Amino acid sequence: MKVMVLQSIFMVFIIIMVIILSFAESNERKPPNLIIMLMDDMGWGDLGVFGEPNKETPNLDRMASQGTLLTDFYTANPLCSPSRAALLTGRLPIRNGFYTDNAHARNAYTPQEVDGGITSEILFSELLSKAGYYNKIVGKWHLGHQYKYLPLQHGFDEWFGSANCHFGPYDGKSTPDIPVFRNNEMIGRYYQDFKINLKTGESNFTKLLISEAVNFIKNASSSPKPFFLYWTPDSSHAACYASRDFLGKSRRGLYGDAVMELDYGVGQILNTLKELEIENNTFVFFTSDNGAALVSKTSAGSNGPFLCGKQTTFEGGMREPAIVWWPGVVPAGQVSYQPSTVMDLFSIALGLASVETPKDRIIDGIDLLPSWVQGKNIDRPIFYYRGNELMAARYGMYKAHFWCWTNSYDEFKQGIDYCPGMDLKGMTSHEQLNHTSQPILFHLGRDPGEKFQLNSQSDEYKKALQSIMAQVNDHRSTLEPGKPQLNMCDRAVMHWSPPGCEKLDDCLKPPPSKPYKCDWPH
Ligand SMILES: *[C@@H]1O[C@H](CO)[C@@H](O)[C@H](O)[C@H]1NC(C)=O
Ligand SMILES: *[C@@H]1O[C@H](CO)[C@@H](O)[C@H](O)[C@H]1NC(C)=O
Ligand SMILES: *[C@@H]1O[C@H](CO)[C@@H](O)[C@H](O)[C@H]1NC(C)=O
Ligand SMILES: *[C@@H]1O[C@H](CO)[C@@H](O)[C@H](O)[C@H]1NC(C)=O
Ligand SMILES: [Ca+2]
Repeated sequence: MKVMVLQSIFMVFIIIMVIILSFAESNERKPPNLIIMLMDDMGWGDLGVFGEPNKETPNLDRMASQGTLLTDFYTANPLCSPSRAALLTGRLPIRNGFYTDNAHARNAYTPQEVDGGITSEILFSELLSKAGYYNKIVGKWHLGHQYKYLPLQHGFDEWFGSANCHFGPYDGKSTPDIPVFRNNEMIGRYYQDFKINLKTGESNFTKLLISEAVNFIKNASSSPKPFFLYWTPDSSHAACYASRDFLGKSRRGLYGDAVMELDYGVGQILNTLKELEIENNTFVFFTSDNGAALVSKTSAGSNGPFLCGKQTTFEGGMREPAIVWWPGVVPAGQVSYQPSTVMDLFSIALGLASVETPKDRIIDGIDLLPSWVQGKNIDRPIFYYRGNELMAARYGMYKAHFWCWTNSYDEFKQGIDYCPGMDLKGMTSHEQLNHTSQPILFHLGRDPGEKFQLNSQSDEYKKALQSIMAQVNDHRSTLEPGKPQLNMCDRAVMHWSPPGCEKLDDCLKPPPSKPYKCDWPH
């Protein structure tokens, strides 16, 4: 009798042990965490590891030495909102609706008065959420600012940051100051509650974004759920800002101070992963949403050897600094030349989470993680859109320009120059030039700065153009442009009284609704 009792106690013990062990094992095998660090208007040439002469990014340089540097990584559009929409939807803005057709080849985004936002798209944050991930965005959203467009309605569990850029201050009469949100509620406004001193460039906002990220990782790491952190600080977007610890530290001025603080933040995030010993189960990616805004001249970032900057479809507008980091999985100190895009992050995220790709729509992203890891490149085209126009396309090392434009003479005469110090005939034009009948071709390996046009009579030109056109025709044959979301504006939709304003006693009276076609000058 005693023996039987002992035996059954022993059996219960064994069963409990098996349950505990299998639990521990399943915990071990939980899908990897995901961190995407997306900078604002930071250029390809801004990192020490990419050759910035002042070498002021030790944390990013270390990240690259511990991970893989991507030389040929592209955004999907040369400005904020469409680029960010492409990242989360895995689709070109012409498909996901983040463009305008009010006029030909115009850059559009989401200022406070825009009526549109992300609508019938599937965001990978939504798919990850369904697959059990815990998601947070820390920083700028830029996919529309009305309630239905905000992150918590699109797969994020938490948000700290703003729907727009930190423009301002405004008078609160013709335009309200831009709110900062926690989750679905405004908790204050830029310049009033979240100060940015435009004279000194001092602000503590990046500090807040760093501690939000670190605290989130600490909290989320103790949960059985994998996490996705989307870290999108905007201090490197004009007007740049940095906290007191970084002001005046850079040899590059305020822009450099902002970059140094962001670099410090990257270091804090990676160190947190190591302290928590979850670095081997966390995929980390660093990039920027578009090229450096050279319009700010000596206050701007750098696009290294590339032509022009933000707003243009030259390499300087769309090629981005990029580092992938995942100790034990992504080799350390490697360089990948694989042509890649922000939209690939959509497909990679689904791959990491073992989520099926939506079948009801065309996805422009590819799960290129194996290619980055193994150093085996696959051929794939890169499309350079500006608004509703395919301006250029790259395939292999060749890039063809079908349309060239920087901005209008009117803007240029006011001193707005997207290619300061760079002037190339037929390329950096202030009229929209249609080169479709004889595209301008460059070899991006021998000529990354797009200075030396291939001779259109040469065999090299003919062969390269043929292979690019095969890709373009293939692309066009499947293209169903999405409904443009950035056509209509209305001052009534601005953030006069977002949810949460009652608690702060900061609800402003909106003007009557008066929809109008937005004006996109460039
Ligand atoms: C930033 O925080 C410091 C320390 O709390 C404070 O002295 C400073 O005034 C803050 N700066 C701004 C611009 O809010
Ligand atoms: C910590 O994470 C859990 C989910 O894993 C969430 O419910 C909770 O609100 C978080 N706590 C803090 C303080 O962020
Ligand atoms: C992570 O992987 C690296 C390289 O494979 C190894 O040296 C390190 O000890 C691992 N860290 C943890 C916490 O397991
Ligand atoms: C651009 O040029 C192509 C080829 O000559 C022509 O078919 C097309 O209509 C032109 N587009 C515009 C908008 O002028
Ligand atoms: Ca940007």
